[in-house]
Amino acid sequence: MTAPTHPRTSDELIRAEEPVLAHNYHPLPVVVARAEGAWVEDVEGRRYLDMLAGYSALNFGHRHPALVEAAHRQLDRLTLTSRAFHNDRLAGFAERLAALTGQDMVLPMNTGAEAVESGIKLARKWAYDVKGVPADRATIVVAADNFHGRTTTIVSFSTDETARSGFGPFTPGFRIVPYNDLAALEAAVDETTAAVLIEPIQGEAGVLIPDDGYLAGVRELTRRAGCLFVADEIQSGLGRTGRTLAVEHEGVVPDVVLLGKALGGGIVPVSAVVGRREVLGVLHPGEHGSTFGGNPLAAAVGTAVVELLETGAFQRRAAELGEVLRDGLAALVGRGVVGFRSRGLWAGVDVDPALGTGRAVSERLMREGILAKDTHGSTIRLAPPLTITADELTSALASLEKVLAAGA
Ligand code: IF1
Repeated sequence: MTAPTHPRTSDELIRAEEPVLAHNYHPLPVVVARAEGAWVEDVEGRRYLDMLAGYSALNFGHRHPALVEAAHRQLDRLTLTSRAFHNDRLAGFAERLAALTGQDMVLPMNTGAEAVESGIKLARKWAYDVKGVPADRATIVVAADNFHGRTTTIVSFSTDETARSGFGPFTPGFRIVPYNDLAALEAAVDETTAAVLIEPIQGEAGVLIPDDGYLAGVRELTRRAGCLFVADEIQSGLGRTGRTLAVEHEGVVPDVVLLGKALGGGIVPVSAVVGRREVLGVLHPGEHGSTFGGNPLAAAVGTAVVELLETGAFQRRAAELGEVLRDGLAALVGRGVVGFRSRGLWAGVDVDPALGTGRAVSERLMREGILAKDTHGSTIRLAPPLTITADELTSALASLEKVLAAGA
């Protein structure tokens, strides 16, 4: 173990948070002090394999050298101008990101929720300016069990009472249909519909993968109905499922794609709305903005992230190691695992409730040196950095097997 990195112990730091930090989380009792690649180290020097990767914000591992170098270089030149002026990094970032995603235009923002909110505003304005929906009548169809962020408008269309309760009044104009149900979606779309907004794979709901053909069905249905297909790839995108975007598994190109998390390389918050010129072109000066959106530091790191993805190596790695993950989980079915869903290096694992909640299993994994996180009930999410080695992945699966075999 390396020497302690902090004057206070993990326990002292956890206790110190209690009176001064809002209690909107219930973290695992681990205090991370440093990290590299797929490994993190706590204050006392204990090492853990990170199987959460910041909910897919750390697709390239902790402190990827190329990304840290891009950040250091930019820190020594320029960090922020606001969009009142141009900066010398933004054009390159927008060009490379548009090309990577096969879209025309980019709207740079910071957090995922801001990208979702911006996508909602763009879809509504497109509905009024292009489709001809009467003012203030635009509707957007979303899926039950969605997770798109935590703002008031976004939780307005959440079906998770914990995320909604106590935050009303809510934003109108959203219709909720069951996920993975094209008939229900068709019934909800009408002449007021600006867009269908869905996650290609529902992350927080437990890595729910829709039936083959669902995404192609959404694409065809929205094209026929003359509304937009907006894909929230903030968690599923940028290599996580073995492709640049999860929609590529069905060869589908949405009208708008929302990106975040890994776009900032796990270093700075970077998000973006990318889409067709007909949609992003509805914005005119003064109609939307952000102090930090498109800042030179974010653009420099975002460009380095896009460069990592342009070779396709991370996507291929996620696809190849995804088979190791899938086979490893399949071997645990009936031995503590009652079911799982996986695509690339992303899995939702349903543990036998008799063995405990997802939280209890996550705490046992932590004691085995594995950091993972439950989603709901007895489901845990596995989403390691795409830089994880096959041996590291195999050892994580062995730890899961050991925890499950040990029983409740
Ligand atoms: C937390 C969940 C995951 C997202 C999708 C937009 C956003 C997210 C598909 C908003 C963010 C994060 C939020 C974070 C934990 C994590 C999460 F558990 F909350 F639901 F990943 F599943 N679209 N997801 O997954 O992006 O504004 O956070 O940058 O709230 O603790 P953000």
